[in-house]
Amino acid sequence: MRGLLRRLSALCLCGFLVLAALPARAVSFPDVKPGSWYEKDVLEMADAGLLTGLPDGTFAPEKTISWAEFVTIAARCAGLSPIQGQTSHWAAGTLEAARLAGWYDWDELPPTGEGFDKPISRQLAVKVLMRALLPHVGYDFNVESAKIKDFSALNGRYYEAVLSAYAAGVAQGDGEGSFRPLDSLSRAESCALIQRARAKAGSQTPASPYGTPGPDEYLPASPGETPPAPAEAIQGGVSENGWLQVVGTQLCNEAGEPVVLRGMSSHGLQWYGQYANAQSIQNTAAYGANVFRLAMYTGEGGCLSQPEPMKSKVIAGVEAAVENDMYVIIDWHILSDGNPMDHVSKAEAFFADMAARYADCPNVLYEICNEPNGNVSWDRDVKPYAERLVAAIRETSPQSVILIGSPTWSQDIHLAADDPVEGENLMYTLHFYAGTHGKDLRDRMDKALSAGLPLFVSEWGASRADGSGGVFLEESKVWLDFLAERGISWCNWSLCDKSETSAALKPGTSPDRAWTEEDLTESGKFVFSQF
Ligand code: DCB
Repeated sequence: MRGLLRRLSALCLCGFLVLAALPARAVSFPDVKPGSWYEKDVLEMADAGLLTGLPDGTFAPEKTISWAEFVTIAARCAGLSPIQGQTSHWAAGTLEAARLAGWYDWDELPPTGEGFDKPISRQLAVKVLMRALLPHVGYDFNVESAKIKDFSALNGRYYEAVLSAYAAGVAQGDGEGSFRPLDSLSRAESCALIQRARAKAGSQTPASPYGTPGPDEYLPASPGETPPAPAEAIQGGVSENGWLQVVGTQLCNEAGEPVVLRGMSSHGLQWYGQYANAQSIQNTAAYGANVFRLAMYTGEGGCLSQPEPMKSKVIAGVEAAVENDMYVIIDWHILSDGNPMDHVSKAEAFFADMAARYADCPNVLYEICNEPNGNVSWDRDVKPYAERLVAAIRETSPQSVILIGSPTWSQDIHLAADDPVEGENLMYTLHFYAGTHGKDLRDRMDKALSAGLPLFVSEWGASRADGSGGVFLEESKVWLDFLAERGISWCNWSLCDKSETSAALKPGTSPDRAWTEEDLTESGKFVFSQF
């Protein structure tokens, strides 16, 4: 490029005739004002062939940018070619290629086209751009989140994208220091954003895997605080262990011996329910799993919008687990609906029904709220919710194990440790993602255990907290060793074939036959070897 410029300027010196034959700028737009804050970015991108104006020759800098427009420009920047789209929309092929490349998910913009011309939100624009151009940028959560005045408005699903974009200098606050994650962007703003990412990408050497936590050897918080690991934790099925019980902080079998459950969690039953069938569950048992978790989403098209079909899936999943002599967790998977109190009556009715149905079934554990998050507090929301749900379940199921979540996606176990729920056979869930969470969270676990809080890792992933990135197998190994030393049970996210690194199965894997190593992803191979 620089060579070309030099040659061009040499040519210019050679004479007016040559110069006259070359336009000063390849592109110009009547509505891109000379001297405006966006002029340089827009014209540079137009010259580079990354964007075109509207059919009438204008650029419309103030106009809101759509999904189709934004992703098309990002794809040109990243050199991503269109493939066969699912509709006849002009950008369908590019959007399909971008979705399959993992720049965004199906539920964020379905390939059926109805959202293609809608505005893309700022959080999604940043996610697409970072995945397209800067997938390896790391960040310090505390440093970057402190830069964002309206950080509490940001959905955790976008932490990775937005915080890495701030770390890279790609995203910047508005005049007031806010990110306004759900607002739209103008075409001019998009150019500025994309130009910053291009500049950064140009100067970047391929870095360490995105989001890798720092050196991360486990050191106990202080010697002596760690509860003694169970000598010989048993790992059998239900016929061997019977009803579970909690003794101190340890999950034990009917005879009072320590037991550890290890297995897979389903993905959302509304999306990947086919992998919660008898054959798939049996396939995990064949690798040594003795528990399966049924993630029944509440929001996102889950049981709040289709209660009966979702309940049937849960019942079928429980039956499949029972057939395979496995323990099974019924998970009320709140996520986008972060406060469990929002639907407490529905939860009570659901769990009362389940507890009555499975009153005599030692296989079943109840997880009453997957991951409280957002504006939610332990004492105001989650604890009172848990008290109501424990009461509802205990009406017919006096001894089953009940798993209780906590704020910040079931990471705030210290709040529960300070103020636990009354009752027997209650455990608290701790969720982690190896690419995002490390020693701090493990230290928190040791503190909670020392305070007497029984813990169950009902969901963890070898990816980052958004379900993709990595995989982080070394970090995962540190985590699993830590859990094994403490006799803590776990389920891995997730048994599905979605193209995200946390998925255990390669895309297209059939749920209806036995699996071999060939069917497993990197994460799947690792996790299955740890049962
Ligand atoms: C949890 C959720 C789980 C979510 C995984 C990975 O969320 F319990 O539902 O799964 O962790 O993020 C993901 C799937 C995606 C799907 C998406 C939305 O893997 O395929 O598109 O759910 O349904 C967490 C956990 C921790 C944190 C944030 C989230 N965290 N989160 O620490 O910031 O935002 O979803």
